[in-house]
Order: sequence, then structure tokens, then C-alpha cells
Amino acid sequence: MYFGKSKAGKDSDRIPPNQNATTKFPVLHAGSVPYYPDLSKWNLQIYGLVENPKLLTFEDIKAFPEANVSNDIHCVTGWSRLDNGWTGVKTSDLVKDIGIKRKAEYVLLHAEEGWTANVSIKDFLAETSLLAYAHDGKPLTPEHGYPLRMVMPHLYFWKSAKWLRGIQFTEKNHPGFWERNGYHINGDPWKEERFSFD
Ligand SMILES: Nc1nc2c(c(=O)[nH]1)N[C@H]1C(S)=C(S)[C@@H](COP(=O)(O)O)O[C@H]1N2
Ligand SMILES: [Mo]
Repeated sequence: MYFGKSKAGKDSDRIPPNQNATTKFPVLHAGSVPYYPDLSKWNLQIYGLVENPKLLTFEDIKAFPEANVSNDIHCVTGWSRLDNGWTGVKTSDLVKDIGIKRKAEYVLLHAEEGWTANVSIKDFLAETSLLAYAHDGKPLTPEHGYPLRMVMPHLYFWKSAKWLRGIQFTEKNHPGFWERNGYHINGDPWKEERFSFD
């Protein structure tokens, strides 16, 4: 059972400007899919402007309260996919005993192979933001970010780092991979914040 956006209301109201709905689940990323020989070697580093930096194992991630949510995703290339069921950990639960310092205003998400994406703390801690390990009831596949990815449905999906390995709290807004390559620094699909010249 997934809780989240109600399915009532017209689908068209749920699709941001100049997006088209698809029932497929397209795969989109720069570079190749990282290969995971051994989940026991995987970890997630939480660091930067925090009182209690962490190095979490996948077991640690599974020990957090399990969140089941349903939401819509919007890729900047023009496709939207409605009603995605995600299972994972809400960012608000993840940071409970991290002690975010007052100077921290942004988060830089680090994925495998040096890929990054930047968001504000507000976006990172939004009620709908989570770290997901399953999609529609099944563990993430390698191409969709196994073992763990960000999901921030209120922003264009490029912000939702697949193969997440690090969460860095920063004072300044450091542009991530796509943000350095012409994408918008915020990426709100309802405002069509696609490119940095928008
Ligand atoms: N690590 C990493 N995460 C990434 C990307 C990437 O290139 N590398 N691309 C982003 C983009 S542009 C999109 S639209 C979504 C696509 O997720 P999907 O392949 O699961 O549909 O992943 C995002 N996360
Ligand atoms: Mo995208």
C-alpha cells in the first residue's frame, strides 16, 4: 500500500508544462551503469556541515523506518511518469540524529563515478523526498540506481541521483554535474526551470 498523492483529479493537472506522460520507465543517465560485485562493500557517507558524520551500510539504511510513497516523476527531456511506488527512507528520518549545522543551506548529492547534483536543504528535506531502494515493489534494477537512489519528485528527475554514495551538507550552492552543463540550478518542473538561461 502506497501513500502519497491522491489519484483523484485529472491526470492532466498532474503534468507540468510541456511534459508528456509515459507508462514506460525510461532509463537516463550519463556514462555507464556502475557494477556492484558486493553489497557488503557499499556504503553511504553523510558529511560536511553536520555534528555527527556517518558512514552507513546498506543494513543501516534498511534499519530506518520504511516509507512507502507514490508520486510522479518529470524528466527535463519531456517525459513524466505518474504513480511511481517507492520504498525507502524519508530524508527527514535519515537526518534525525545527524545534527545539521546552522550554516548548512545546501546539499550536494554524490553518486558513483563522481556524478553530483545540488539541491537546497529545503528541497532535500521536503516531505516527499526519500532515499529509495525499491520501485513498484521490486528492488531497484541496476539501471535505475541499485542499490539506493534519491527521489525528489517535486524537482526535475535529474536531481534524483541514482547510485547514491554521499550526502554532503554545504554552506554554498555548488553546481552539480548537469547544473555545470547548462541545466537550471533549482529545477522546478512547474516553473519550467530547465536550463540556466530559463
Ligand atoms: N548518478 C546519476 N544519477 C542520475 C543521472 C545520472 O546521469 N547519473 N541522471 C538523472 C536523470 S537526467 C534522470 S531523468 C533520472 C532518470 O532515472 P531513471 O533512469 O531511473 O528513469 O536519473 C537521474 N539520476
Ligand atoms: Mo533527466
